[in-house]
Amino acid sequence: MPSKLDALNRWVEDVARRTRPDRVHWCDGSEAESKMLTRSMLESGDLLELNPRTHPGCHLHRSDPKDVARVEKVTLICTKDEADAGPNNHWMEPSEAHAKIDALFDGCMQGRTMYVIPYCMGPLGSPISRCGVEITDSPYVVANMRIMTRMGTAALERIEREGRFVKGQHSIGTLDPERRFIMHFPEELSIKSYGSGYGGNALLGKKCHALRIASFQARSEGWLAEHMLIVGIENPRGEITYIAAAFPSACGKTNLAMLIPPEGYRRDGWKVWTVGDDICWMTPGKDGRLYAINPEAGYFGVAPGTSMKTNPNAVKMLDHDAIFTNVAVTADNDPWWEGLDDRTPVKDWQGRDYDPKNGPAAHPNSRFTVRATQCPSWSPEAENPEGVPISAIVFGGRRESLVPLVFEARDWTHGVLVGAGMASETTAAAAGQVGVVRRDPMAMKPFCGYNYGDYFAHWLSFDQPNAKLPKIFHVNWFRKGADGKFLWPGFGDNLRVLEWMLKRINGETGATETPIGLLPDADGLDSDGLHLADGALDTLLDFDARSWQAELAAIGEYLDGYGDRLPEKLRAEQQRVTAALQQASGESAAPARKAAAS
Ligand code: O2Y
Ligand code: MN
Repeated sequence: MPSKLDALNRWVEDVARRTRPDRVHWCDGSEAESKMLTRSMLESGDLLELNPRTHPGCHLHRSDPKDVARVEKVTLICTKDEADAGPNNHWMEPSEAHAKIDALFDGCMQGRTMYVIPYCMGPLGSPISRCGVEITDSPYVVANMRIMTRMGTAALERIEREGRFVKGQHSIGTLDPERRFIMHFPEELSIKSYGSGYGGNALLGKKCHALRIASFQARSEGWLAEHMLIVGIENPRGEITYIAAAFPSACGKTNLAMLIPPEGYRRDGWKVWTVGDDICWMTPGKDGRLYAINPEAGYFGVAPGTSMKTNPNAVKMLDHDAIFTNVAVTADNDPWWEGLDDRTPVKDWQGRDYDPKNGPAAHPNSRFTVRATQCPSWSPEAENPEGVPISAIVFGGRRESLVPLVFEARDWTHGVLVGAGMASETTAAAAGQVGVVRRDPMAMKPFCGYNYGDYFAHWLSFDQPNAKLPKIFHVNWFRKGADGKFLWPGFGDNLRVLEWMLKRINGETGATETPIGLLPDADGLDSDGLHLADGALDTLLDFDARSWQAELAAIGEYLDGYGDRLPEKLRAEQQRVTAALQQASGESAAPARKAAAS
C-alpha cells in the first residue's frame, strides 16, 4: 500500500545517492540519541564541555572563523520569474540554481553521516504549524534543531498523516566562503544550503523555512509569517494581552520578549510572559482576530550584551543545558561575552589566549541555543494549538532623532505604511558604516521570500469587514538628547510604553492626533519614579512636521523602488500622510487635535 512517506523516502534516497554519505541516520529526537551525538561531538572536538558545576549540560562550539553569520549576498530566492522574488532579494533562475548547487552536493558527504531530521515548526497538534525535513551532514545542526524545533518521531508521524513537508538539504561542504549558497525554491517548498555550518545558514527550520518559505506559503494561504517576538502582558487584574513586535537586528527583541517589569509594577502585580523571541505565524481566527504561534521551540540569541541588567531571564535560562557558539571562556571554563560581567576571559572565541589586541573575546554574533521552556518567563500558551490572540502589533527601529518614543497608527492601512517605512540606524555590531539609516520594512528585509510590493498588498488584504485586527504601534527606544545620551532608560521600563498601548486598546486613555499617528498626551505615560532628565519626555514625544516631511519623502522614494508591484492603496496612504504633513507645517501654530479614548 502506498504510504504518505513514500515521497520522503524517495527524496532521502535521491539525496544519499548524490551526496554519498557513509551512513544515514534518521533522527528520532530521543534523549539516548542526543547523548550519543553529544558524546561523538565531544570526541571529534565539535563540542567542548563547559564547567559542569556552574553550567551542567552546557557545551561550546567554535565555528570556522570565516563562517560566523548569515550571508545575504549568497542567500537566494529562486522563483521562475525574477519579479516574483523582487528587488528586495537576490535571485537566481531555478534550473540554473539547482545545477550549480547540485554540483557542489555531488559526493560531499563521503566519510560522513547523513542525518535526516523530521521537524515541526509550531506545537505538534496545531493546525497553524507546518512540518519540514532537514537533511544535513552536521551533528551540530542536529543538536541545535533538537532545541529549536519539535524534532523526531512525533514530527515524522505528523508528516506521515499530512503527506506534506518542506524539503531542506544542507551540507557544511568545505566551508569555503566562495562555494557557499543558501538557496530557496518557494514554488517547490524546498531549500538547499551548502558551505556554511552557522546559524541561519544551516538551521533550516529557522530563517529559511519559518520566514522565507513560510512567508511565500502564507501569502497564498491567507496568513502571515513574520519576524516578530510574541509577548503576553499580565495586568494586576490577571488579564493577559498579547503583543507581536518586529524590530531589525540589534534593537533588543529578545530583551523585550523576556522583559522584567520595574519594581513598582511587579509589586502591583504586572507580569510578562514570553511566547516567542524571533518568529511569529499569525492567522485569522473565526472571531476575526489574528491568532499567533511561535513556530520555534528554543532561542538562538545573540550573547554579547546579555547580562543581569539587560536580560536577567536570559542569563538565568543559560545556566544549564545550552549550546554556546563562538563565545569566550573564563579561567573557570564558564562561557563569557562582552557585557556579561567584569571578569576577564582566558580564551577568545577562536580558542586563542585572550588578547584585547585581537578584538572582542566573544564574536559579536556569538550565540546561545536553549530550549524555550528554560526561560523563567516562558508562557505555557506557547504550546496552545490555537495560538494566542494578538491585540497589538508593534514596529520599531533604532533612531537617534525624529522618531518619537511611541505612536499609534490611525488604522490598519496607515499601520501597514508605518511597517513598510520602518528604518533603523546601523550600529557598530554590523559591518559597514555606523549611523546610516537602512529601510527594513516589517524587519523582514533579509527574510521576505517574495517581492515586497506583493507582501505589502498581502498585509493590506487582511483589512476585511469582519476582521478585528490588532492596533498597530511604532516605538523607538533609542532617541538621544543634545548631549548624545539616550533619553529613555529602556529595558524593564519599556513596560510603561506597553501599558500605554494596553490603555489605548481598552479605550482607557486619549491621545494627541498628528499626521504621523496618535501620540501619548503629556500625562499619558506613567513616568513615576523614572527620574528622566529635564525636558526628556517632551523630546521623546515631540513631533516635528518639517523633518517628517523629509522622512515621508524618503519612504515614498524607497517604496517607488517596487514599481508597479507596489499596491496603489499604499502609495495613496503615503501621499495622504505627506499632504497632512504639508498642511501641518504650514499651520505649525495650530494646536494638535485631541482624539477620543477609543
Ligand atoms: O547570524 C545568524 O546566522 C543568525 S541571525 C539571527 C538569529 C536568531 C535570531 N535572529 C537572527 C536575525 O538575524 O534576525
Ligand atoms: Mn531574527
